[in-house]
Amino acid sequence: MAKLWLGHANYSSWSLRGWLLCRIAGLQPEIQWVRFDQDAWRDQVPSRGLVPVLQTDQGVVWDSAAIAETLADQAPELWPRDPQARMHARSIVAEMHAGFAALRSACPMNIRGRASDFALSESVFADISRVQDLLEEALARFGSEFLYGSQLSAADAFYAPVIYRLRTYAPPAHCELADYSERLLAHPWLLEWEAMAQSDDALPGYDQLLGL
Ligand SMILES: N[C@@H](CCC(=O)N[C@@H](CS)C(=O)NCC(=O)O)C(=O)O
Repeated sequence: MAKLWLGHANYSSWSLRGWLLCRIAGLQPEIQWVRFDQDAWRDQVPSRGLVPVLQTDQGVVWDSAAIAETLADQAPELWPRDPQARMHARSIVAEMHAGFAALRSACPMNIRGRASDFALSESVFADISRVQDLLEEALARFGSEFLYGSQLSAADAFYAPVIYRLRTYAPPAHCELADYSERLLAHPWLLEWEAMAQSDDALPGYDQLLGL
């Protein structure tokens, strides 16, 4: 049986991406949770590195981008079928995988946390504005319920943690994205993840940022 190594449901954005990619690809691996506050947790992970890590009958693959490509070998529906939509989806996924450092470091994912009057720097605003532009373009050109159609794709998986961040840190509202965010977070798989996040153990260092 396939196994997936993940960090904390409430805090680990890359874990959420890996888990959601598996769900979209129709794979239900056994989940092995690791705790970032335990010494030597990386020794429990077959790659000895960061999570997510996926082990299948074929071998071990780590890093969300590599996991997405590996899953897509068997489940091409992870990417939109239309070539232009697929190019766009791959571009925004690559941009998320490689970029948005300001947003990521200032506003770590904390699904059950809510910030009030959280001070966002100009570079964080610039990242948020870029995310909004990319998602609105995807929705306008290719989307319906989700970014590239009526089913979730790899792009929705890569942007889901950012949608949670926008809910937690509450930058000024951007109406066009509100409906998409609501639909995405109400999807049964995101509700399943959110339930795991709600019952996840607290990591005090992560919560401090929100004054919790
Ligand atoms: N580029 C990697 C990033 C993975 C990553 O940063 N994982 C975080 C979890 S959100 C991690 O393992 N953090 C533990 C640590 O930094 O000690 C990917 O796409 O999977």
